[in-house]
Amino acid sequence: MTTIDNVNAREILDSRGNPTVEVDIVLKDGSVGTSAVPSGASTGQYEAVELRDGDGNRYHGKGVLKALHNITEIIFPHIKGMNAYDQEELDAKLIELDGTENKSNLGANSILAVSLGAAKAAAKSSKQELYSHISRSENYIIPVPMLNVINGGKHAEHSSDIQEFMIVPAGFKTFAQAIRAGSEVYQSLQKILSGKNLSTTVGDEGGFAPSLPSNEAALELLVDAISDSGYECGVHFFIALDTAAAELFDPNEKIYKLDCDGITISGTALTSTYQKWAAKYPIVSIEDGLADDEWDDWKEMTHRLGNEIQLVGDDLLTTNPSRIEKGIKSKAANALLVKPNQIGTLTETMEAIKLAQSVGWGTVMSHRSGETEDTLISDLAVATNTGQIKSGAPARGERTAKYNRLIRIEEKLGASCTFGGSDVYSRYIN
Ligand code: 2PG
Ligand code: MG
Repeated sequence: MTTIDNVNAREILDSRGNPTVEVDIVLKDGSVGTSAVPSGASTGQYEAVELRDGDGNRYHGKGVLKALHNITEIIFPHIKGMNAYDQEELDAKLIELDGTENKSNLGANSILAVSLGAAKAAAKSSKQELYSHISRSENYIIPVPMLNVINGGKHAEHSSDIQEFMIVPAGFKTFAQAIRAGSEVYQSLQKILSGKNLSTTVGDEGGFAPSLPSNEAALELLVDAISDSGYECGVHFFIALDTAAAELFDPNEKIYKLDCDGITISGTALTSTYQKWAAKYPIVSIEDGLADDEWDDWKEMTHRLGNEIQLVGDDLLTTNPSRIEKGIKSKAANALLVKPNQIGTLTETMEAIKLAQSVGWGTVMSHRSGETEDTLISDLAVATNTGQIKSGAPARGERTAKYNRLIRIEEKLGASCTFGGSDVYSRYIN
C-alpha cells in the first residue's frame, strides 16, 4: 500500500492554446503521477461539467484557477493518506465530495486529473507500465487507429459539415504498419489537395480542412489518396465518419443543416444518405450520425444500418453508464465512444467500457479536439481492449504522442499482444 502524500496542480496550455488542468499526485514513497485533462469543442450537452473561471481578465474567461483551488484546498485534504492502489475507493471519494450528477460542483476537470494522476503514480510506484497497472492480461489487443485526415464542423471553419473524415488502416498485421500506411495516405492527400489548388492548412485535430463543394467530395478525396498510396479500399483501408450531428441540428424544426451541400434534411433522410454512401465507399463506422436527443431516429438508423455499419454514440452516450444502458435497452447505436473527461473518473470510464463490451458493442477510445501531450488514453485502450482508438491525424505532436505511445507499447509487448486489425470490423466487412 502506498498512500497519497501531496498534490501539485497547475494551469497548462492545451493544443488550441487554452488553459487546462495538470496535476501531480505525489505518493509517500516518492512516486509521482502527472496527468493533464483535454477539452472538447463539440461538447455534448450531457457531458460532465468542465469548470472554467469565467473571469474575462484572464484567458478570455477560460482560466481554470477555481478547478486548481478545488484540487488543492477541497479534494486534497480528503484524499491525503488514501491508498493510491485502490482506484475504486479513491474515485468513490471524489464522486462523494462533488455530490452532483454531472460533477458541476468541483468540476470534472479537477476530479479527472486527480483520478488519472493517482493511477499513474500507483503504476510508477509498482514499477509497472500504466496499461498493466490498469489491467493485467496475457494477450493485449493494440487498437486500430482511426485517423482523422479531413477536419470539418466545429474543428475547422469553412470546411465540410461532417466533423471528421477518418481513414481506418485495419488491413495490416501490426499497429506500426497501420500507422505507416496511414501516414503515407495523409501525405498523398496533401499532394492531391495541392494539385487541386485546395487549402492544405489543418484543423484542430491535424487533418486538412479544405473548402469542398460537398460533403461527399471528402469521401472521394479519401478514396483517391488511399489508391494513390498503393493501398486498396476495403482491403487495407476503411473509412469512418464522425458527423457530430448535434452541431448541425435545429431542435425546433427537427432538421439537420448541411451548409456545404446547401440542404436541410430530416433524420430519416440523413440515414438514407449514409446508406447511399456506404454502398459506394468502404464505410465501416459512423459516429454521432444523428443528434443526441433523437432516440427514435437513432433506433431507426440502428435498425436500418446496424448490421452493416458500426454506429458509435459519442454525444448520445457521453461515456455515461446510465445513458449507455438506455442505448442498449432501446437498441440505439451499437458502439461506444470513450472519453474519460465526459464522465470524470477512471473507475466510471472503465465501467462504461465494460457495460458496452458486455453486450457485444464496439468500443472506440477517444482524444478530445483540445489535447495535451498526455498519452494515458493509449494505455487505457490497451488495458481495456477497446480494439479502436481515434486520436486525430497522423500529424501534430499532441495527436502523434498517442500513436507513438502505441508503437512503443506494441514493441514492448511483442508476442503478448495482437493488433486488432480487420477482426474488429468482422461483422461489418463481408
Ligand atoms: C468528437 C471529439 C473528438 P470534441 O466529437 O468525437 O474528435 O471532438 O473533443 O471537440 O468533442
Ligand atoms: Mg464525436
